[in-house]
Amino acid sequence: MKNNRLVIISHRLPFSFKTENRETTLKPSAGGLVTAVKSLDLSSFAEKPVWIGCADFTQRTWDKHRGLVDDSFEYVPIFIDKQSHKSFYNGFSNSVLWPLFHYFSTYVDYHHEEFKAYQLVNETVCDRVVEVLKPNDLIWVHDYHFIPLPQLIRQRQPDARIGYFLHIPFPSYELMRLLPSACRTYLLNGLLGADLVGFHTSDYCLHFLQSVQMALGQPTTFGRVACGNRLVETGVFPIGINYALYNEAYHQPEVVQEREQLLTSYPGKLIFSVDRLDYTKGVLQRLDALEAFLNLYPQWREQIVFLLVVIPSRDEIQRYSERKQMIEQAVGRINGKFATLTWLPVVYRYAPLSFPQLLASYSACDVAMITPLRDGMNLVAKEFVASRQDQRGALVLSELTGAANELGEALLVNPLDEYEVAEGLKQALEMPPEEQARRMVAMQQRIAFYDVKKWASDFIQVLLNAQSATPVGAGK
Ligand code: GDG
Repeated sequence: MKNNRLVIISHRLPFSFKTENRETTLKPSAGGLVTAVKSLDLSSFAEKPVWIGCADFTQRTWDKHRGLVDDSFEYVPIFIDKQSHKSFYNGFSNSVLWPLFHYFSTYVDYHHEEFKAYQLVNETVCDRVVEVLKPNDLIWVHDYHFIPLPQLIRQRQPDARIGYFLHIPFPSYELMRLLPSACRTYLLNGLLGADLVGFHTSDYCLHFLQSVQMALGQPTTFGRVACGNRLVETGVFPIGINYALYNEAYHQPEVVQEREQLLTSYPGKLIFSVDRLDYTKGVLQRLDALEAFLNLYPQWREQIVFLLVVIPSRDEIQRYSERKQMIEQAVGRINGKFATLTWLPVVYRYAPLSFPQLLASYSACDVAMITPLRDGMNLVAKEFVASRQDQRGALVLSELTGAANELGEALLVNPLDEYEVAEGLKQALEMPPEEQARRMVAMQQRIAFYDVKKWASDFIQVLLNAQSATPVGAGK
């Protein structure tokens, strides 16, 4: 790594700017990718790493306020005009790729012009990347916004070393087939421009290889794809979390204080969930399961509170804004049906939590109910487990998350079956403390070992060893 410079490319940079009362401040963004990249040992690279992403601020703001940004990376914002970005992001990325890759095929809203905008934005990003690149750069492209980018870069820089990681599921070929053939060919060829294509689970990886065979007619052997004179490597890298951060937060004074407040406010059993507002997260089905639980087990009424936190997300897209209304109706229905004069079954919040509030909720609750209909990984489940230094609490987890592969000691449920989830909830609430501890410790050991640092360094190591830029047969 000593000879390489790392170049990260993701849709957004890890910060934006906020102007209030004419004062501009830096707003750092959290999230899995940012934590992962920032946890890398950057001193092992030759020079200061570069981070390239689309700006959600103006060139003027950047010129005036770039001094506020930390200097651990050289940040390269790309300014895309509003209309193209909308078609690229709200359009093709989030109205075609996101629903399709999460098996919501009927939510796919394909428009040729938006696909064109997606291509155009990727080409614009490629132009900027190529200007910035130096020989020996190690390029790491992230997520579904930039599927074509590896190939676009490869066409301009045939010897570049390019890694790509997909943060969401890669669906089975039956789903990929729904895309117009020119579109799916373009996307698959896009990924094949990389030297290494990484996924969270082996299923996603197999689906990708199967699509390459079926759609492109290209043979794959032992997880490799021969592309002309190159061999493209695939790999499974289940993203982890900063385990120590979540585990050690248990004793942080702000977390302790918030936790005490929660425990005082909710003396009964506390059930907790937190998700972005997204139909893939299964919030409505979770509420149905809670209703089924309260119907089936009336003895639990007035004994539990469900703290449901939903984080605003992509609310310019109709599928998202209408979801908010549906969730609010369901909360109203359940509270209207079961509330007494002194008890409300669902406490609902539509706003983010601060880090101490999030950690206090993880560590105060009796049950974390995490039931997405599909999720590439789901970091919330791992964070909950890591935060339980007291080895208490039970996890009800959807079997349709990537995380379920690593968290087998959770109570795994099918999120579509409200009765199965209700039974999982009952079992979680009644689980003896010794069993909670036994399951929790097993999960903690696993996620403490393969943490986010290991995830990132593993990917980089495999990328360094990938030989796709070397012609097949020459020196192999
Ligand atoms: C994509 C894939 C994959 C959430 N609410 C608050 C808050 N968060 C933080 C969590 C967690 C992150 O946001 C959410 O991560 P997830 O993994 O659950 O979900 P996506 O955003 O959909 O992420 C997913 C991930 O990429 C990584 O590859 O796991 O499958 O869809 O870190 O803690 N943080 C704070 N307040 C909140 O209210 N501070």
